[in-house]
Parts: sequence; structure tokens; C-alpha cells
Amino acid sequence: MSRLIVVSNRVTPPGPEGASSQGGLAMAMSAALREYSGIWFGWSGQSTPEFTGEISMQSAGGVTVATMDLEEQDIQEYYNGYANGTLWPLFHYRIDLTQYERSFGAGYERVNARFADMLMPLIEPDDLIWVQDYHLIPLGRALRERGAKNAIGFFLHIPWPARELMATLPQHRQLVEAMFHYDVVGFHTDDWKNAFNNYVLHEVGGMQLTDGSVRAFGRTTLPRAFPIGIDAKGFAALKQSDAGIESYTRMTESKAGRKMLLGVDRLDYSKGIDERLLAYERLLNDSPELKRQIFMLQISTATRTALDAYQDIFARLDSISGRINGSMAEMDWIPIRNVHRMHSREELAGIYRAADVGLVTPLRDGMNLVAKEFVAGQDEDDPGVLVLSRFAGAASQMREALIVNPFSQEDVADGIRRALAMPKDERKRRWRALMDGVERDDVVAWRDSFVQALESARDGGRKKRAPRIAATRGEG
Ligand code: ADQ
Repeated sequence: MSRLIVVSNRVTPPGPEGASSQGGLAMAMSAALREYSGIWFGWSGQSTPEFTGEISMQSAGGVTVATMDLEEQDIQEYYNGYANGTLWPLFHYRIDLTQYERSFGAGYERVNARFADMLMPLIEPDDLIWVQDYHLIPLGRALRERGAKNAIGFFLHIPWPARELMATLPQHRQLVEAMFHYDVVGFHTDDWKNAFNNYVLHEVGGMQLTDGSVRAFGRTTLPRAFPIGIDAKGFAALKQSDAGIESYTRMTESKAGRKMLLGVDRLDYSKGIDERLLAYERLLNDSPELKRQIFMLQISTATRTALDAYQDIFARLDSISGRINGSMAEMDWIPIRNVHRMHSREELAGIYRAADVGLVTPLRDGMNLVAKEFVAGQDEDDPGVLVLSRFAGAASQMREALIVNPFSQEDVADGIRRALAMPKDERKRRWRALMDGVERDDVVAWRDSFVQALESARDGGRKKRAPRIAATRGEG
């Protein structure tokens, strides 16, 4: 069996407490790396005064982890700059927040070249290489330039934007050309894959082949949807752990007979948290009989605090929830509980279980794992209802959720009203269908389908068949 090399910006190996301390993605990666005797390579998260080119190799939970430190300038231009100041907002349709700085682009290319320089000596001829996410789009090309002939795949965890948005990026062609150095490029949904194909066909005059691959820039790659999942069974079991039961009991007691609406998000403008709070305010104003009957628990953890856009959203969230609470709270009822701390996976499972309505209303989201965790956290006999944005990748799979438009306060308020009034039979029926999907399309299914696609690419089936041209060539 060939080895698997996973490359991601940050590496999150299993901690001493074992798998339950890891998120689903890290857990699935660790399991795959153990099976394939692979390596997980990435940035250590540490800075160094000057780039040394030293790799630190460690074994953690049976997984070999290779990390390197980056210079402060690298972190500013590559991580805070191009990855999170340029690509993240642009790919989430926020060109108003997108920073188009040449130095960021240069830093991005430089760090990707550093990743390639450091990784090359670790690669053996038969290794499968799987590159993760928008931080590392040029890595495949950088590895090819250094002579890598391996099967190399790329998975994008965030949406691919519409062609018209992509075209606002200086050197967008160069970025898309980099995608063609991978044998397989994975997206969460057909929508994101189609947006990529649309760019290829109509912006650069590429063509689509009968087997679904696309050709442009003199190269061919296979774009495909691989919807990511969670460790459904493992997560469902966490709610029965001691910590899971404790947090469930605490939450249930503190609900005091009221219904709880729950939001859990990394604090990010793509998650639609402000819009959700405003929709909730609208609901309470339009249906005042619900006051005192319900409350919202919004758990949002700060990330990327070095960036202004993230400090702004932090301040806005506190100000909106403070205003709503100030104007509506009573001595024994607060409409919004606004919490910023991190919770363990077990605690989170207990909190999901205690919720009556899960509010997952991003304005744009590659997939959204919270939607799936909420479902896995429910009790089969009395499940809560998921209210889900149509703009989350998860909406393409989770059709039995109440699908809402997060840009419309009235639509979200209607969704919440429907969820609160839903009879138990319907809740159970919808939940069963959702849970079947969450269990079937879990994180292991996601990982295995990607690795299989990469193995077939390596075995050359696709290249040998010399497929015919199926679709029209784009107009260029
Ligand atoms: P994220 O944008 O981080 O992921 P999401 O998929 O919702 O979004 O995952 C967030 C994770 O963080 C969940 O596992 C959640 O439980 C956890 N989390 C959030 N707040 C927490 C808290 N306070 N305490 C503990 N845990 C917390 C990106 C893309 C998504 C895509 C994933 C995976 O933006 O669209 O689904 O990658 O591909």
C-alpha cells in the first residue's frame, strides 16, 4: 500500500487525551495516516525570526507529524494576508472585505514554495499527496516544478466563487492554473464544482471531457464533489459521555421549561451571526407571545483576531446582542445568552442535545459541520429541528431541514416559528432522514472516496483512456 501525505496549513495531531480531543476532520486524517503509514505536514503555528528550513518530526498518537516554523513576514503576508485577507472573503462573496495587496500575493507564493522545498525530500515515488484548502492552492504546481510525479490531489473546504467574483482577483488566471497541477480537485458540492468549471470553460476557454475532467492551460484535472461529513457515530456517542451528560443536564435545568434556539459558530462574517440575531429580534417583535417562552444561546468563538474584519464582527455581535437584551430582557428572562468560550466536544454534544432548534444560517459556507453535529447530537425520541441556510453547502444534502434565506429576517423568523410549532411526529421523521444521511456520508466516507479517486488517478486509468471532448469549448 502506498503512503499518504496530507498537507495542510496547520497540523492538528491527536493529543494525549486521544481522538475525542480532535475535531472530526483531524480524527479522520489521523486514522487515514495510521492506515497508510503516512505523514502530516504543515506549519507549526510558531514564528521564527528567520526561516531556517528545519523540519520537526514527531510521532503523535501513531501519526507522523512534520512541521516547520514560519517568519513573521510570512505569517502576515501568507496567512493573515493572502489566505485570510484576500481569498477567504473573496471565496465567501465578500469583495467589500477583500484586500488586493501585491505583497500578500508574493508572500503566498513564497510560503507555498517553502512548503514545497521542505516537503520534496520527504516524498517517495509511490506516495499519494493530498493538499488541503485555500492556503495551499499553488503547492501542487510548486511540487511539480521540483519534479514530483506523484498523484497529487487538492480539496477546497470553502466555496468556489462565481466567475465574475473570481475575475476581481489580480492574477486570477495564475491561481486557477495552479489547480491544473493536481490530478483531482475536490469541492464539497456540485455548485462549487460547477462554479469552477464555469470559470474554466468561459474565462480561459477550457474544455470538458467525457469523464468529467476539464482541460485548460495545456493540462487536465478531475474536478469532483466530495461532501465532507462528521464522525457521526463517534459524535452521537459523546452526548452519553460523563461530560456530555453533565452539560446536557446543566443546560436542561437552566432552560427552566423554555425552548432553546442554539447557534454555534467560529466567529466569522460568513456565518451570518449578526443577521441571525436581527432575525430573532424581528421574531420577538412580530410574535411577542414567544417572549419568555424561548431564548437563544449563541456560542461564537473568536478566530483570526489579528485581522480588523474579525475584531469588527466581535464588537458588532456584542453590541447587537447587548442592545436586544437591554431593550427586551426582564428580571427573570434574557432573550440572548452570548457566549464566547470554547467547549470540549463532549460538552458541545450535550448542549446540542438540550437544544430545541439549531440555527445554522451562514451567508455562504463551504459545507458547515455544525449542522451535522446538531443532528448527531439529538435524542431520537424527541429531536430538535434544524433551521439551515440555503447558502451552506450542507443544504444540498440536508433537504429535510427547514431551509431558509439568511438574508431575509422574515424568512428566518418564519423558519424558527415553524420549527417551534412542529409536531413531534414530523420532527422525528425529518430527524431520521437527516441522521441517515449524516451517518452514511460521514467523514470516513469522504476521506475514502477522495483517496480512491486519487489512487485511480495514479493508476493512470483516466489518462490512458484518452477521453473524447463532451462539452463545448468556452469562448475564451
Ligand atoms: P469552519 O468555517 O470552521 O470550517 P464548520 O464546518 O462549521 O466551519 O466547523 C466548525 C467546527 O468548530 C465545528 O466542528 C464546531 O463544533 C467547532 N466549534 C465552533 N465553535 C466552537 C466552540 N465554541 N467550542 C468548540 N467547538 C466549536 C471550514 C469551512 C466549512 C467546512 C469545514 C470542513 O468553512 O464550510 O464545513 O471547513 O470542511
